Amino acid sequence: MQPVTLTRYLVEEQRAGRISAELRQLISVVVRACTTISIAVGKGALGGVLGEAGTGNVQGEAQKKLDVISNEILLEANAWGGHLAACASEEMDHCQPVPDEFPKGHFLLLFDPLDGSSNIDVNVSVGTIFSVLRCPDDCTEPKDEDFLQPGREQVAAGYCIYGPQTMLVLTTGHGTHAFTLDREQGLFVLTQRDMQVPPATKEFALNMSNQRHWEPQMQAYVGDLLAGTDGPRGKDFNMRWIASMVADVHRILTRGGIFIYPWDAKDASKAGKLRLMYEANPMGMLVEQAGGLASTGRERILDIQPDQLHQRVPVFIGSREEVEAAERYHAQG
Ligand code: AHM
Ligand code: MG
Repeated sequence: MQPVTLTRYLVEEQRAGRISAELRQLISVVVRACTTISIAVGKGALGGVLGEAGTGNVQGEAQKKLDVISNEILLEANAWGGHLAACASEEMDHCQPVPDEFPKGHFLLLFDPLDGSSNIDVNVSVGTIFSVLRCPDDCTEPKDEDFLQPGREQVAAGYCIYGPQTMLVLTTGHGTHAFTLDREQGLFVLTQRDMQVPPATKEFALNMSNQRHWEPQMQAYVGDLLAGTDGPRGKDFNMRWIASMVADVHRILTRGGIFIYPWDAKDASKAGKLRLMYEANPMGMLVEQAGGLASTGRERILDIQPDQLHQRVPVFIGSREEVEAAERYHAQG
């Protein structure tokens, strides 16, 4: 059988009436930009792309050169196609409307241009995460407020992981599908249709070094995971933590597990580390479309009404039964 390329997959989705031509074009452009980022990541020291950029982003985080390069690649690729009204990025203070010289489209694009950037210089997987929303009516001059829609309104979400293989994982609300980059041909090929997160798991992903800063409910939940067969959960758990959300979520989409970044008291003013609009919402949609769950521990992530573009949330995401177990601990007290 002929391999199904991303282009063919998108054309067939359009023919079936599941996506518009404009959304097809938008996804193609984003993925083309990701291919360019993948090439830059792959060059590493040879391309002079490693190390610090010497700048900070709106959240006060130091930017790596590749954070800045990836952001520019995505902005430039998406400026002129006519399918977008504006972009918002984890690396920019405010949204950036499509320049006036180009026609405006009906969608809003959000992205974390290079997630897991602490891993760039040590040659561990990183990725690009993206989310697509409709531009509200009369969105001729898009503003930050136009992006403040709950995650359930996303029309598409995905990530590209730059690892041993470069892969795209995509949903347009009809399942979650994985494509692998054929590097010789420069084409993404469908390699897994309808990914399914196993409902139960014995594996958790969590930065344990923050343990002493967690709230009591989180302490109790993880205490019982660590107690293994001797504790109330009655099974031994294994742990993985890559510190690249894309890589940890990719493992969970492939073989199950729970990814957790809870609230902690290190900086009590922040609701969590991860960003709702660029990380939690797109990953939440991808995992839900694969039969998993995405929660703050107390509510469904995709139901949160955002009030800020760079808002943070606690994240519990992955195998359905394990996310429900974590929620039971958080419902107490
Ligand atoms: P980034 O978007 O600045 O790279 O930060 C997000 C990353 C996630 O990919 C990862 O899960 C987490 O931060 C790791 O945090 P920590 O270093 O606290 O373990
Ligand atoms: Mg990130």
